[in-house]
Amino acid sequence: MTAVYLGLGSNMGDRQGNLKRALDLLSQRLRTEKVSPTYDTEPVGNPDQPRFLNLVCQVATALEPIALLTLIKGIESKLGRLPNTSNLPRPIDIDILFYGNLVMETEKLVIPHPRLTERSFVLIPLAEIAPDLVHPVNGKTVAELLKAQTRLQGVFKWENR
Ligand code: PH2
Ligand code: MG
Ligand code: MG
Repeated sequence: MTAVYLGLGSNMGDRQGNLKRALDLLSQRLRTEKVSPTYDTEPVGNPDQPRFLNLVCQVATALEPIALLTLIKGIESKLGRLPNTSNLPRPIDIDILFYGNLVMETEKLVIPHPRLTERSFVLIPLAEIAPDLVHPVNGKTVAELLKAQTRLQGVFKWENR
């Protein structure tokens, strides 16, 4: 079994419901070990879209990375995500952040996630469940990566009321 960290985000429809359904579907096929609190976050990249809810989770799986990616794509499409909507609002996005200590770079999949070091909406929740996790490329812990962030990009703990 490999410890894998996933980043989940939703900015369309019932954001909290989408995150919950995605976690439920993941739990049917993987062992979910930790789930971070949920954060309400400012959209990064394309600012002309609704705010996101983001969380990260730690799962254990025997699935190889590409098999895991296939599972994730299946869950995204089950929750109504259309293909090729990277910078557009979507009900759910599930990204592989870390897959154990694996470093891989293929056309389909890059691990660790290439943009995680610059994203507060990933690092803030990740630091809550795995502050001492070491990035296999730059050797820094998640807590160190978060501390090195110069701009904190509008990330607020989300209270469901
Ligand atoms: N995902 C993106 C691009 N921008 N911004 C926030 N706040 N949260 C996201 O999950 C997110 C984003 C691409 O997947
Ligand atoms: Mg993403
Ligand atoms: Mg994605």
